[in-house]
Amino acid sequence: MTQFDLTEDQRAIQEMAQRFTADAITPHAAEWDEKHIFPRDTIRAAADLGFGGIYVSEESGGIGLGRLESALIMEAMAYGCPSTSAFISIHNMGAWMIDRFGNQAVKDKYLPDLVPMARMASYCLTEAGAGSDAAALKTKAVRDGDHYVVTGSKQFISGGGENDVYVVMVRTGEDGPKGISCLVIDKDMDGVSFGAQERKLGWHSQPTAQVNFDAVRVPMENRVGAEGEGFRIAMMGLDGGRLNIGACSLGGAQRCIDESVRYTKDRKQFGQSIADFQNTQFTLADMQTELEAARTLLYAAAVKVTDNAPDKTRFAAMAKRFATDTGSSVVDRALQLHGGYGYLMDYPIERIWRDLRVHSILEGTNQVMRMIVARDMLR
Ligand code: FAD
Ligand code: 2MC
Repeated sequence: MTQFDLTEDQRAIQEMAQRFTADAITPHAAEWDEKHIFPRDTIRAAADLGFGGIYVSEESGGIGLGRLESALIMEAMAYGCPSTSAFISIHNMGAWMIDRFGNQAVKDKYLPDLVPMARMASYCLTEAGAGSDAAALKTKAVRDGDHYVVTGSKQFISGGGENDVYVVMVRTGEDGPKGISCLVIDKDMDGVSFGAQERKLGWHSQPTAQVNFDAVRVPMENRVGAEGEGFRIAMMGLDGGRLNIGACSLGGAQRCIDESVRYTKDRKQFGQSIADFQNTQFTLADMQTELEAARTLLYAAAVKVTDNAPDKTRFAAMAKRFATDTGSSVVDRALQLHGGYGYLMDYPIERIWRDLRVHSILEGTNQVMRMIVARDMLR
């Protein structure tokens, strides 16, 4: 990025993702939401453009781009469907962790199928008793010869039950973050099972379920990174994931602004377009101004994560908090500008309102984001 603008290459990637979204995502997103359809074929078509391994290295078959490019792609796809875009982000997080920290054997075993999304990956950190306090996780992995035997349960797993590959944080040692390791576990290994699909407010185009491990034997070579490194690897994955979730809020919110501009020009009350009321104009102006501020912070944070800057984690947390809160607030105002029609499923606003709500909760709640920022400030 030049200081305040995108490069030509970045614009080209953005335009490619926007075209793909307009053709393959936007026309179908309402139906996916209403009928709870998981659009596997569309997701695979996104992978044909390289979006299954956006920041996976080229040596491993990915397209080896940076985090700003990833944010641009996620933002563009979220313009059509935030839920589907976020699903692809989570897969990218898992694939990147394998590529960045895995041994050659685990990379060779998984990445050739993950990058084209012939197989899809979930990220498994949360447990029933370990949400915000992720380092309290209890899923246990005990060594037995050249295998780990894994027992425990992961809660709220995106892709749970549908995905083929689970990147799982497990306890191999002491209590706390230093006793955690990262293992890749296949759906079809003996002892893997799934809870019922969760019934959710939004994110209807993707599955969410509990993932259970009952004495699952996992080869040692499926460990990603050293024993005890799993928490750090999980957090580094989330530095990127949080940017992408923020970008999904930007894309969804921009769509709602564009819809609002169109709608308020068309809709007449008191003999004039509602866009002629100063309240409408000031509301639209604030929505776009606040979203641009969030976008600028998010892009800056993305460059820091690409550059491995010392303050990257703080910036990713600030950007996730600000972009997701701002996105939801913008969409809420868009709904108000649509009046009663905004509340109906005939317009995309209520869907995006529901989809964006969870972005302030997952990949670390926005309270946890404030904790990360303040800890770093006060260190
Ligand atoms: P809790 O940690 O119990 O938090 C409850 C409330 O307490 C929150 O408001 C929180 O901010 C607040 N709180 C907690 N601790 C503090 C503190 N120290 N200071 C101030 N406030 C605090 N997880 C995965 O691992 N993989 C996934 O793929 C995944 N997908 C998800 C998909 C969906 C649809 C949802 C809803 C969740 C998903 N999650 C996933 C889990 C998600 O990351 C957690 O829900 C989230 O981290 C919060 O944990 P919790 O729900 O246990 O809430
Ligand atoms: N990069 C590298 N290392 C990191 C890191 C990061 N971003 N964040 C923490 N670490 C290291 C940290 O440096 C420390 O190591 P050391 O002692 O060697 O310095 C170690 O990890 C432990 O960190 P903390 O001492 O900060 O751990 P603590 O338990 O106090 O709190 C907290 C960590 C609250 C920030 C973390 O538990 C957290 O992020 N919680 C939220 C959980 C979450 O985000 N879940 C998302 C699940 S995924 C999801 O929702 C999806 C939809 C996919």
